[in-house]
Amino acid sequence: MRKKIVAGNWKMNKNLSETEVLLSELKTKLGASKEANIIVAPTFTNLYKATQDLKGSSITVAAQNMHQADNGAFTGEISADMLKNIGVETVILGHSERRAYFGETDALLADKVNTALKHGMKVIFCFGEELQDRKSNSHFSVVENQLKNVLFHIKEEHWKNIVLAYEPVWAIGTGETASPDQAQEMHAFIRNTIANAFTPSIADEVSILYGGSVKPNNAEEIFAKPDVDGGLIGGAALDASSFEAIANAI
Ligand code: G2H
Repeated sequence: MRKKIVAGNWKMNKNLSETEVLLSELKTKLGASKEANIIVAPTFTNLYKATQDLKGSSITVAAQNMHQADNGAFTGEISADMLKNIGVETVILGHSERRAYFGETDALLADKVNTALKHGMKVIFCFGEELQDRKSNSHFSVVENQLKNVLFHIKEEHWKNIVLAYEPVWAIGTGETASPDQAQEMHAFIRNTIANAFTPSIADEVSILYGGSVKPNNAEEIFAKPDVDGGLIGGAALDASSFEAIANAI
């Protein structure tokens, strides 16, 4: 049985005191959640605090990014070892905002994935097509190439540490959402692509999250689709009641 996951990507939001408040609310509301694995990804400066504040709950903490090198002269960067050392075992890689604003390419992301896996971390790998890809009906090949370029070289045994997050770029923070049928169609394609490149059982086991303007009022019908195993939530993860409602929709 693959895992159901609801993850909150807080992006560059919430200072320390705001983080403390949200964590405390989430711990009360979702700290004993059994239906889904609940993950929160605050900004780097608040990760350690999050790992401390969430002790005793089932909510785990993820980083939003990580550098590909083990250590060295990379001013401003954060390594896998630094994250693991403060109790952060999961990292989000490949978010479209990293690709668009910070020039992250598939080749770079393949390096980052390798480093995370080498350090025993779990990776939430984000990918998805842009609006023009969908308009030109090339969304399936774009997604297949992103998977191929970043993940097809990994060892079969490493798939247990991979979560996929399909996030169509045209639906991110825009209020536009893929319809439940559009999400299901792409998630089934992704699972089939993994089955062909690796094995049907790896494809069957990997959790595939949907991301892009998931809100309390649309989560239930998206999560009801058979190949949607949860969500990566941005804006609606910044409010405890909204995130709780989404988590409870699983
Ligand atoms: C997509 C998502 C979280 P939002 O970026 O990764 O954000 O739910 O605000 O579209």
